[in-house]
Amino acid sequence: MYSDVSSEAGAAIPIKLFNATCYSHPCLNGATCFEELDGYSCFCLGGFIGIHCEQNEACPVGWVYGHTKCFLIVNSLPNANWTTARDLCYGLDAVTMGNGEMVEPSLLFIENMEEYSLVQPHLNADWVWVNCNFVGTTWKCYTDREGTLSDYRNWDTDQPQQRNGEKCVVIISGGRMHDRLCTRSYATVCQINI
Ligand SMILES: [Ca+2]
Repeated sequence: MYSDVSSEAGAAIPIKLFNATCYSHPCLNGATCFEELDGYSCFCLGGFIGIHCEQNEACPVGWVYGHTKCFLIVNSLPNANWTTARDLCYGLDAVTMGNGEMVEPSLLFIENMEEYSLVQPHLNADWVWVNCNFVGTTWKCYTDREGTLSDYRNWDTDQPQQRNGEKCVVIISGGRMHDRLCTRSYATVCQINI
């Protein structure tokens, strides 16, 4: 971890390697980085824990903090149709929160740009399914497994088109909503409300 840059002075003065310092911005979620003799340490903002403040204590381990939600990036299922993606999330066991409450995961539904900005850095794909579909004569978006409806819509300028019978919804890079054929394959993210 050290390199000798002072051989001409006859004495080795240890300096830290570039990548072991705060210059690499290792502290996450607004944390402050402090240089130390043998590296750095992160001073976390309230609610965040972990060496790099990577974990919010409001969310289970492995879930991404999203303000009033936690998100699970499903890497085991990189691409799936909408029904498979929804059913995967609906099939997950209830998660025990810090207060002991049990919450059942559902498919992602982004309800504001703050949520999107928190989850976006963790996404492995630009196009991700959200929990909306066309039912009867209208679009319905759900925030949980019980079917609680949300009126939030962030359609892209030319959407929804219902082209060739598009009845499911993705968000694309930037968080805008597009209707797509439910049989197409996109990434899956699950959520719990906290
Ligand atoms: Ca469309």
